[in-house]
Amino acid sequence: MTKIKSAQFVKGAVGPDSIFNDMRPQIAFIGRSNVGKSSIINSLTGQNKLAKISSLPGRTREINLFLINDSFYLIDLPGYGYAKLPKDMRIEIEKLINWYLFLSGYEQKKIFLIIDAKVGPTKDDLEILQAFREHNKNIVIVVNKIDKVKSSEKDKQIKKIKDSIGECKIILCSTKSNIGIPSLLEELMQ
Ligand SMILES: Nc1nc2c(ncn2[C@@H]2O[C@H](COP(=O)(O)OP(=O)(O)OP(=O)(O)O)[C@@H](O)[C@H]2O)c(=O)[nH]1
Ligand SMILES: [Mg+2]
Repeated sequence: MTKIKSAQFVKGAVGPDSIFNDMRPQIAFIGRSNVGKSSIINSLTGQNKLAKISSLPGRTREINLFLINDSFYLIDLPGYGYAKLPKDMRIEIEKLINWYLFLSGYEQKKIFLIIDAKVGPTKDDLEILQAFREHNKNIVIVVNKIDKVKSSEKDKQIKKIKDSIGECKIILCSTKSNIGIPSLLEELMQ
């Protein structure tokens, strides 16, 4: 397995940009606001401050591109479904995500859909998953914040998540307890 030797923030895009036409593959991270997308990117790259993390949802508003090993782009997308964000801002974010993933024509080599272990897949999560299936996207589900599920409830909760998601590759993860990062890394570097 190749390791991450270098990771650099390249730019935050808010629409069509020549950077997306670079031949190097794009690997995207998507999920609800506050689910831990930026934290996962930092854990994977071993750089605490690469992607901005916040306890306030809605921190990431742009499509942030990070160049990994000079060979592919890791794409940190803004989170969806944050009800407290002003409506026009929420719509802007949803439009940006929708454009990048489904309308732009840019290809993603792989998409990591992050869901919250304790909350389980939300209506928004299941809707975007359905859209990925319809567009034949190569997806991996990451169940993050597994540390928040009591060990006595873990098996039941994982089964519930698997039942609602259906056939799909799933990785259990916690950036806080450092669980699942090697599996994610392997999936990323394949
Ligand atoms: N308990 C727990 N908290 C986590 C975990 N991963 C991330 N967090 C926390 O969740 C909060 C949100 O993390 P971010 O990485 O900023 O989430 P995001 O998905 O990038 O959020 P947006 O940019 O708003 O879409 C922060 O307070 C993190 O410290 C985890 O595995 N377990
Ligand atoms: Mg973020």
